Amino acid sequence: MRTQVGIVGAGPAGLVLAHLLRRQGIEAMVLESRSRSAIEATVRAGVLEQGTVDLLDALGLGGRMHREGAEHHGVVLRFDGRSFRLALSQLTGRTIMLYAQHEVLRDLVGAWLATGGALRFEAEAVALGGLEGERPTIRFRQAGREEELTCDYVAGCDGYHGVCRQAIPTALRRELVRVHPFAWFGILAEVPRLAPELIYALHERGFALASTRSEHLQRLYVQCDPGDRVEDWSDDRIWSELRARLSTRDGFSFRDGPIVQKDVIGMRSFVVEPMQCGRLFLAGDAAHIVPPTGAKGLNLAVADAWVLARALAERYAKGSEERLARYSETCLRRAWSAQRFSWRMTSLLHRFPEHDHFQRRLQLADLEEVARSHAAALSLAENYVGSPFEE
Ligand code: RFL
Ligand code: PHB
Repeated sequence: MRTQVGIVGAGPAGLVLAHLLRRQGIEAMVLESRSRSAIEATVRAGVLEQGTVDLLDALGLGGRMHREGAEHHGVVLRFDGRSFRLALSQLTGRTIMLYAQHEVLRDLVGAWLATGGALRFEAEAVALGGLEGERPTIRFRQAGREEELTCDYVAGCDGYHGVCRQAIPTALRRELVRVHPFAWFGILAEVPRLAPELIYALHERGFALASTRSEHLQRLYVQCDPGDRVEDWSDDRIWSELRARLSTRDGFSFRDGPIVQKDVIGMRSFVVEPMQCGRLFLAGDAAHIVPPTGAKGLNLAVADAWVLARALAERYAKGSEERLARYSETCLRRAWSAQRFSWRMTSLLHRFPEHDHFQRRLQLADLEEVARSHAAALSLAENYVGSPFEE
């Protein structure tokens, strides 16, 4: 079995890359360890940067997103019982789109298969070979059988727990990690929108976030202990924490209702350097993880795919490997910028177990500066909406 670019992983990075390559006339095959129904049902990200939206539009895949998603022009920061609206579009001229990651995946998979794209589900990559030569291979297991895909290049888009990163010899890679002393408890609730825009709240009891999936389905998070299990959080406890943490001095209120999903989400910051080795290129969560507070992970994955597709297009059209050689350097610039911003949003909005009253007052002063200073608000807004996908 042979293709030009072998892609491991049908997440946002792998599928966007596959579509971008095809637009350049480059053949790709995607191997995905899970089933189609599993990837199309896993609840993850919700915020798309305008750069991601524009790219999906350019691929002709934005139709349902514009019909069913919601464009937002601002987000609310809530602290000390007050609300400050970060006016994203007024400050930056850019907006964000609320559209669930699994809906993006449904659109990407549907269009890829409908046009004859090669994609194997329940096909798990187990080993990469020949990365330093001209014909690297991906060994994968499907339905109990092992097969081999030979390609010109391998794109490791297999997420944080994938195998591709491990194919870079340990002497040649550096992994930089921070594990945060808290987690998020996430729910999906069948209730009306709590507010017209997302609310990021800091409260004495910890962080809370009110996001949305539709008029009738809301995605809500509260900071929790990393050791917490789903069973530790009854519906009553969840609603009462949300009420406390989202409360305002002027009596913000909302309706509760059925909770249809609960999960605990660990918080990690991680980068591998470099993101390439021989003919292997890592993209997305395989190369970097950010805490979800900045809503950057999916957008970074798409940005990597864009950079890689452009470099491969240049290689196939002109024979030049110049852009490919700079792939890691190009992506790491954006990844570290997102890493810094996600760190800032996380530090600004969470309760840290080790903080004393002094540090909590500093945190509030920092938030107050965002509310008072145009420059501080602009900096936060620019980072939140993200920059266009350019070098
Ligand atoms: P993915 O999505 O993890 O996809 C990797 C795919 O590879 C498959 N795989 C393999 N396939 C074949 N062989 C193997 N050996 C394989 N090993 C793994 C996996 O089954 C999977 O299908 O990585 P990708 O494409 O890099 O995309 C990254 C994003 O999924 C991730 O960064 C975001 O979900 C992060 N994130 C958010 N990002 C945003 O931009 N905006 C948000 O609002 C946002 N909110 C979030 C988030 C992540 C969250 N969680 C659950 C961590 C909210 C949450 C709660
Ligand atoms: C979500 O809607 O799931 C979401 C929104 C904003 C974030 C993280 C997750 O920062």
